[in-house]
Amino acid sequence: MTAESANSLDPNTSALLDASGLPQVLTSVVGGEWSPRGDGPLHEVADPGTEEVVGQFEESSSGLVDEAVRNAHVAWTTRWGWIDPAARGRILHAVAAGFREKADVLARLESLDTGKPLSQARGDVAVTVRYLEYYAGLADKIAGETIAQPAGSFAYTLREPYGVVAHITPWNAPLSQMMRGVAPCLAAGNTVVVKPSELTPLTTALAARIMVEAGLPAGVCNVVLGGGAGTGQALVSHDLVRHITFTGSVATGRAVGHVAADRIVGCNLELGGKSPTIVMGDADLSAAAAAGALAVIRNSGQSCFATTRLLVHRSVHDRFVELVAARMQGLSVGHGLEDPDLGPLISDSQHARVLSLVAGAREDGAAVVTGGNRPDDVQRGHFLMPTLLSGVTNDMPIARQEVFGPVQSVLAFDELEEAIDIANDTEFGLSAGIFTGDVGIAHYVAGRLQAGQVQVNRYAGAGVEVPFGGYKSSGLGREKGTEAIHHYTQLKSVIVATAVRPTGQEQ
Ligand code: TXE
Repeated sequence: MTAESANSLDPNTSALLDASGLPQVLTSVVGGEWSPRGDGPLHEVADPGTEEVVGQFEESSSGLVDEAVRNAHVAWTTRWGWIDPAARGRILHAVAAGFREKADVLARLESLDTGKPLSQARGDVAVTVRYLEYYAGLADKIAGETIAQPAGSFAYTLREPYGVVAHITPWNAPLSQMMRGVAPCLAAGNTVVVKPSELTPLTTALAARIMVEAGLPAGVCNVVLGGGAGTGQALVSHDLVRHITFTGSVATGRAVGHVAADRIVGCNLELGGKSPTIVMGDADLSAAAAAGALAVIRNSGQSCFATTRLLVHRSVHDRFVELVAARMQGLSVGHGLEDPDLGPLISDSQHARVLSLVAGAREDGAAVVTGGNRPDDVQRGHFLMPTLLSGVTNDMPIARQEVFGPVQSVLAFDELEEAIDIANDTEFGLSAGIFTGDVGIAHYVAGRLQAGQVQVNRYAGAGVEVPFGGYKSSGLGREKGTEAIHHYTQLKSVIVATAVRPTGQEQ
């Protein structure tokens, strides 16, 4: 933060930034330390709730990206990749404790940086800690298998780390998305270089310092700062980066995937969704309506996982729309640190994009049941009222594109097979849901939906233990659970010649 901006800030914001221990101008964290200021370009960090500049960061040069990757490589080859896995687990437990100690400042900083309501930011910090605890416990349980062979040989497999893994993260949940990838990576013996979104760098950089203070060896987790085209591209293209984890848009995921293909390194891509939920005529409508409203509440709808197409049986359609609208109309909108139900969108361009998709839906014939506008009494900040659209059909852009805003769409159907076809008629396949009183229908539909995760009679984030990732354009690979360990290790087969006893002398 600069001295000038510090003077003009709200005293609470200034006090929070002072308490955080962040440097005046944020720099990268390389080899465990804040990098000294260089002559790289400075970028502003804005509070999406006030549009006020709350800080500045220095973009990492390609030389600094190189230094970060080399630090990670040395940390991997000299120590982290080869220490006793139980020791790795103990260090990750200590890091989890470090985050728990700093939970309050991390949550407030995350709320300031992303605009999300404070209680949601606290939830994200709790999930961040859970990732660390869960994978700390798995560090010494990573195992290969033995494979039957003809007499005279014996074979087994080892799961080995890749080395340096690059993590590119977006702005909607910087801390928890960082740790979703970093915790399993470290547990498996890899080291990392993380590049957070240029819109929300604060908590990621602080996290890297907390990890070192809690006992993570220097160089194991490094953070570089900057935009995608410069810093991001330099990172994923670096020769010593042996695996890439990317969370963001389909277009950028495709570009990162091209780099991975050219370099022949693996990549995990988590690229968003347009998740359907089918609401049958016999469903618990109140539970289904609560789930439909939650999609706009969580992160103001800026969540890849959110269900954003509610496919509702015509027999209960009107009642269902009333229930969702009533829930949305009771929601409070405000600055994240005041802990309303809904905070602002991340940026002016995201706000404009969402408004234009809503305007397009109106022109296409959808009805705006509630919302669709800025709150009347708010002059600054990227706020939008929770919005419900009915009369949406699956060919409209609002039903096909990821909106990433507090906008929910209702589509009517008559027959179950029609609902399944609509649900699957999308380029995405991250998640899907069904509400029904019939357990047989629930399992049938779960099998038919083309999505990496299906929720039955609920629609909310699952625990860190449950694998997550997309079918179709929603991505490649799986995060979370023990499955993530498979994506952060490479398999080696070892075949050994053994002594063969002459026939008849076996014991
Ligand atoms: O994403 P980008 P944006 C979706 C959502 C949103 C849209 C655009 O629909 O409206 O994407 O958001 C880095 N090499 N999601 O523009 O561009 C970039 O700096 C390496 C879904 O913010 O994908 C940032 O750190 N890195 C999503 C990250 O990629 C590059 C979450 C994401 O930016 C790069 C966010 C490059 N060439 C948005 N170009 C989800 N899946 O949850 C950019 N980056």
